[in-house]
Amino acid sequence: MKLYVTPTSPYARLAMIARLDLGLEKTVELVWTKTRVSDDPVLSVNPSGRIPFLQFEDGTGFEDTDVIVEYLDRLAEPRRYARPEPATEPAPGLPPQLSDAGDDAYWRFRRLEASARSMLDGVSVWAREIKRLVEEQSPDIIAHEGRRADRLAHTFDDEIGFAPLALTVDGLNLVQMLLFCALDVHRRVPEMDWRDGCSGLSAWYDRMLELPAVGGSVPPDGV
Ligand SMILES: N[C@@H](CCC(=O)N[C@@H](CS)C(=O)NCC(=O)O)C(=O)O
Repeated sequence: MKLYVTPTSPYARLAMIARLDLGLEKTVELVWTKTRVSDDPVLSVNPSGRIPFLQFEDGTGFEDTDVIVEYLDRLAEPRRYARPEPATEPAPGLPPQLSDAGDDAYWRFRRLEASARSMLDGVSVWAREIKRLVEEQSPDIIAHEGRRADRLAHTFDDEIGFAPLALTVDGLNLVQMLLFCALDVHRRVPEMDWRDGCSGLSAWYDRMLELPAVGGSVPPDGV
């Protein structure tokens, strides 16, 4: 099976972290490619032109980190990245529609997963924008994404010691991988100074980098 990636895509990095973390480096071969170029090589395998793309022996496959990570996780049974199950019982004394989902482990996980993906989507727009010619860049888009990233970094900084963000011996989860890949975009966007005022998040990022699957998935130069 082949995983199409580029060295700069944070989504590709996420799939590469999962591949290493799940011990699938022999089963899943990395194919370094390019996107958004004339004669785009990705178009011959994926009509959307997006990576990461996981391709099977028969030539079919699928895109999207969420789907790819779930597939890899199921391949490497026992599953490591399964989300918690939602509580089936409503809070005592409240009908289900009025019970507060905020403390439920499943909804807390989903809330942080959505916010981390939202940050990743936003900083990807930012990184794409500053790759354009300076005279074609939109200062409004750059400022908007900068403010979004800043707000989200502070939100995560407030929650970094609690599940599901806290790093434990139980291993990685999807929220942590999404957040790390969003923060890591700062390597390509120098103005993205999320460490400022976020010491807990900053220490968390550094600890993530020390994990073999995370540190070991930094794309090599020149691919
Ligand atoms: N929702 C997708 C997003 C993937 C994505 O946007 N990939 C970008 C690279 S960062 C891409 O392939 N862009 C090529 C293009 O837009 O043609 C995921 O989670 O995998």
